[in-house]
Amino acid sequence: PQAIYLSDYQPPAYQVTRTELTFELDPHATRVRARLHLERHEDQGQGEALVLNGEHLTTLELAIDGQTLKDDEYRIENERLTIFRVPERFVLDTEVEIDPAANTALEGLYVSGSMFCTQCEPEGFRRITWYPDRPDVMATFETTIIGDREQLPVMLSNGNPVEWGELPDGRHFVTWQDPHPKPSYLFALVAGELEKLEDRFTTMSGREVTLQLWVEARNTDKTEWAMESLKRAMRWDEQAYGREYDLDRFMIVAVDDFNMGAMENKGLNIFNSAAVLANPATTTDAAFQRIDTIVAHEYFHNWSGNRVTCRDWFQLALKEGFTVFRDQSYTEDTQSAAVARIQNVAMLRTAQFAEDAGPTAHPVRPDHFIEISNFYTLTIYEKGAEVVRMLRNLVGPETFRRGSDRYFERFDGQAVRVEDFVATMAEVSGLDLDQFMRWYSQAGTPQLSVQGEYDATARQYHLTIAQHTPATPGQPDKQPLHIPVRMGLLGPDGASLELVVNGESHGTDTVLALQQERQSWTFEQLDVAPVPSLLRGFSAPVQLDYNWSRDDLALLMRFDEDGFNRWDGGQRLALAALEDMMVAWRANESMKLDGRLIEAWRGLLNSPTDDRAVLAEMLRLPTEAWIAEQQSVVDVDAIHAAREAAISQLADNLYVDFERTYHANQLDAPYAPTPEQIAARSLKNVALGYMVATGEREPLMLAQAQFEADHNMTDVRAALTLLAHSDASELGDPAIRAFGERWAHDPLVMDQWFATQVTRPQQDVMERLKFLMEHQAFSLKNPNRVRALIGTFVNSNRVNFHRIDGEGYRLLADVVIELNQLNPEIAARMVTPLTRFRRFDEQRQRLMRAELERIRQEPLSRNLYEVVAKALA
Ligand code: B3K
Ligand code: ZN
Repeated sequence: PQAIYLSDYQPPAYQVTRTELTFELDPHATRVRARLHLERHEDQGQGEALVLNGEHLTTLELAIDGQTLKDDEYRIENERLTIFRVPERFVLDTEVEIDPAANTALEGLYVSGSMFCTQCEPEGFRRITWYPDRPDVMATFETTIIGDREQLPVMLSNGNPVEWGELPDGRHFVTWQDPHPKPSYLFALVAGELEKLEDRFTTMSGREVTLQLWVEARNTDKTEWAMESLKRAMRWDEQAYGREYDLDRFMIVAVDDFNMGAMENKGLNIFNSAAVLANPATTTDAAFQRIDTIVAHEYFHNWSGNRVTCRDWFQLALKEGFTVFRDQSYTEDTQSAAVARIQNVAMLRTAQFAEDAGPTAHPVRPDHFIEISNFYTLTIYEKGAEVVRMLRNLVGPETFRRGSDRYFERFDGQAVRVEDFVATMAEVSGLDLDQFMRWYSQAGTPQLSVQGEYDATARQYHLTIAQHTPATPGQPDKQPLHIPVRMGLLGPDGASLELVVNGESHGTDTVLALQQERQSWTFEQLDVAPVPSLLRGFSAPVQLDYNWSRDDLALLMRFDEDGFNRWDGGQRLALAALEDMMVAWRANESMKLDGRLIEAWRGLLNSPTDDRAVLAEMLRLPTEAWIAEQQSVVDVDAIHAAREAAISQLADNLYVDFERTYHANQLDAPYAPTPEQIAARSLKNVALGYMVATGEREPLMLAQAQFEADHNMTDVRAALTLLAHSDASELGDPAIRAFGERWAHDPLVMDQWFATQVTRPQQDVMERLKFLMEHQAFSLKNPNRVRALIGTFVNSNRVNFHRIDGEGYRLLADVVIELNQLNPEIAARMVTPLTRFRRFDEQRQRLMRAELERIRQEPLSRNLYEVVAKALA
């Protein structure tokens, strides 16, 4: 397989102005007729051949302006159709046959259950028909769908239905028109036996929009939440960005087999059912929130992605980074802002930092790829969003809004580049963002080392920050970045100190613009040595080192005016305490938790709080993944042992506090996924977890009672997890069995059943996992099942996945080899943990590498080839 380079970009020689499609749906033999109205670009000379993309197509007919092409007038080779001579303007008619039922890659047109549906981003459309399948070719689409009236009563595509009717042989048809020119990746088609929830929305200018959420009949009781989310998101985008919806109808369809969370097709968003269906009995709070975010995200794409799209796939972060930033802002505005930030950062700095440190590290805008589907990554999405957030913080919120208004207005209907976005921000702000652009081109997580020095006689505090970005594959030398460091200073009593620089006051919170490799700042008029609070709100996606004492960290945790840094202070204090315990564990000594952490938590549990959601986050120890990120050689077993010991010592020392918290956060009100209720449940279940960690019987009985009370899935699943992970199999086994029987009919709940069982930390989990892989509710063909069972095991059960006998690695490699045949996109994603072998000890490295070598022996898909080759390079 060959790499494609950004620097080789050429504009398309021909534009499609109008695309007319006719589908005759049949599971194994769907006919697709395409009529493309093409025009040569003005600056392209005559004689430029027309080249179209196509994969897995059986070509039945090719004609230009009504004349069937002769054999010597075209060539089909390497998934390309080349027509040697074409006029300046012409109509191309093609007819192909495709096999949606055999399409297990879930790209292009495929069958999911009894439905037909599509996934075209990034390059799925070429599996439907011959087409210039690239985002800078934008056409209006008219789509006619023909199908069996009984089996496919509902047939949807982008835009508005304009004509429909009956056909002979029990078939019917419908024609859809989408007036907005769009690239092929935004095309969508759905057909099946679907029912709808319908609602209305009046936009800010008074336009009436019909909202429809289409699901299979068994799911009609799970649609309300997503509809509420949609309306909330539509209103928010009007208020926060002045963006209004632009069609008469907006449709969402839930599909069971789907590679990603959802897809923003124009007017017809297609969702993984896991990312849209919810009700209290089946769905946890976390899933309710995730659904809210994804519904908003896809809706926001209507402007940041659809109206203004990407010139080429290297620009993917232009739409994804911006849209993730928009959905994060929406969540911060509608939920607990501090918790939203904490959770996003926790994810970014474990998973994205790990990506940056591994063999597949790439910039927010990559400069080459083999398979673009491999680049729907945390770097593009999450780091991409951080870059937009930094821009907003640099130019200020009002200017950012002026910039986004201008960007949408100027580039509406165009396919553009990252430069266009950043240049618009530079223009409205007057700032020079040239150095800032390096955030898009340079991979790796910058490391900041900070030093502080207090000069009592001069009453000054000198702060020096040095930046360094480690080498990443293909980028040995890095340049300094433009890094906003938000900070403040605290006095020994925790009070915020005034920041005086060059005689000028900056209040108690300021942003330092770090642009050189090393820079210093002097703060004046300070009577005591301050404690610095650095990188408030996580103002840049960097790893920051400063040598805080544990007392300093406890102070930050209690008093910092920045909520994010209060949480982070606690996390750093816990990391330090865990480090002691890991040292003891390696020396075979008893692990004793630092009393300062216990006292700090006692303080938290006993001080009045107005934000219970933040408190629940503060009471969680750093995850095993985040602890691992701090180590040069990851010590899986020490991490797990230390963390478990810390949990049980916190539990023993603070039992009464946890018990009080557990009881104080019981709710009487009927379930609602409101921020207040979510916070209470979260705090209650965290407390119960610690209580159970004492090993006492009583809290296990509370968990069992909570399981049996069956109030809502959040509480049921929390209780089930505690029972299933305990050594009390007489409680755990019956609970697992009862849950499995009760929910056997609901695949989304069975996914939770899988996940709960395979996160069990005990060694016997391996047997359980193998048993569940044979379970009738499991299938390697469904990405949700694979993620729930295999993905959860390899990513969230680190001690067992990394077992020194290599059994976890072997199991994953076997699965990846099978997936490589079925679904290359999912195979390439699932293999990730094996590619990180360099982070581990020699024995594990050897085992993981051997599994990668074994995978490499297979005939590999482009997707898997690219990832495995990078890992073994
Ligand atoms: N834009 C889609 C990505 C789908 C790509 C799948 N290979 C989802 C999203 O970011 O909204
Ligand atoms: Zn997106």
